[in-house]
Amino acid sequence: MNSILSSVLPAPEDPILSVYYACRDDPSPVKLNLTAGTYQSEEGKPHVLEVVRRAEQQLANDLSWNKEYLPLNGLADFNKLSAKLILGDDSLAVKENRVVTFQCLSGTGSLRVGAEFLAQHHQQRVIFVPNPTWGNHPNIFNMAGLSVEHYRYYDPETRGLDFKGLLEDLGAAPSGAIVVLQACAHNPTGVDPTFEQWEKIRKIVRSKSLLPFFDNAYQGFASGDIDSDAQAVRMFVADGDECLIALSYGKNMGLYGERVGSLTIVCKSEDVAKKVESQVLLVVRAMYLTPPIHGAAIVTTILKNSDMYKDWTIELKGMVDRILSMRQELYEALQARGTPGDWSHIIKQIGMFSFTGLNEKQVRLMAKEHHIYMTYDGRISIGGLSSKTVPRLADAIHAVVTRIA
Ligand code: KET
Repeated sequence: MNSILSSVLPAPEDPILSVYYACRDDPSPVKLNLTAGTYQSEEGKPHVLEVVRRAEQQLANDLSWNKEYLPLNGLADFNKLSAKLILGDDSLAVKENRVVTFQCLSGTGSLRVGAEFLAQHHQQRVIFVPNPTWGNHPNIFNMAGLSVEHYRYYDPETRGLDFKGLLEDLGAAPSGAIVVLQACAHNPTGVDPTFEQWEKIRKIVRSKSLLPFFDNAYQGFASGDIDSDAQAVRMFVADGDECLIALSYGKNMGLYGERVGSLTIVCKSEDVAKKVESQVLLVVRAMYLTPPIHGAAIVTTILKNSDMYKDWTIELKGMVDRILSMRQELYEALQARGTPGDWSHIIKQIGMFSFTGLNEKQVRLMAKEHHIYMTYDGRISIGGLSSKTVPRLADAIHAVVTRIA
């Protein structure tokens, strides 16, 4: 039969989701999925926050609640509270009415809406992302019509920040270029700049008139504290200049599948903010008309109520503390086995991931012989580990490192 669509070529696989699916299809009862950045319970099960369950219950009991269309920019309270979460309680930019926030489809949708807007209205189409970065960044920005380049970020030798390279590359970027900065808990490296380094980054960004686009997908996951994890962004906003911020509630509220996040754009003046808002709404209208209601209602319920907010921060800290103890246990298990190499980066790195340093061959062997799955760059999601699975992971790392250099 003749197919009109027969000339379509197969697309390359998503590097994160393809290993995720390979794990799903592995029949082994002892398989371990450390691929995607999702937090699992100590029992290795998907984890729904208590406070999220409570908020859902409250919504279900509220008969005044309905399912009408939201406005194009989403729930008004959600937007106000999301701007407050990232910019702080007494942000001058908010008081001066030069901040606009749009409820979008999680972090990815927020990045995409921002990218579409920039592709249409920003004079400079070049966007710099860190090397390495989250694998979907280049897709999102290329699809929107921006031209993606990399700035140096990670030094595999030191397993730390290549700060000199970073400053050199941003210093050489064309004026007006967009720069993607991961706000905290950098994915995949787990390496963040210090606050002094952030200040130097800010200076170079501003002196070159670069436009910062923050990807804030892990607020709370670096330090366990919502406000300290927002500090880098707030340093940029405090200088009065412009930036974009994509915020995700996927990880910090465990609302992965609800697809809830926000795009905040900080402008120089109220007048600019109004024009920007009108153009972003045009982008939104053509892409999906209005955002979904349920996830945003959950987030709003929690952020609005001081008791629930407090309970959320306690649960969030609990997740972060469990991740920290998994790092420690894994490090100690490798030490105890005398696994060749220095593994201290496992306890030094920040956030949900550890960039183990395992190479692709070793990663493939981990999957084939040990049924342990991670991304090919050697990244493991520490949130997917438990005290029960750490010894098995350490045994497997020990075995592959000893077998393949
Ligand atoms: N930014 C970063 C840095 C990021 O790691 C993710 C997700 C997102 C944005 C988007 O998340 P959203 O669910 O759209 O709010 N990262 C994980 C998910 C994946 O790629 O499958 C991950 O790296 O595992």
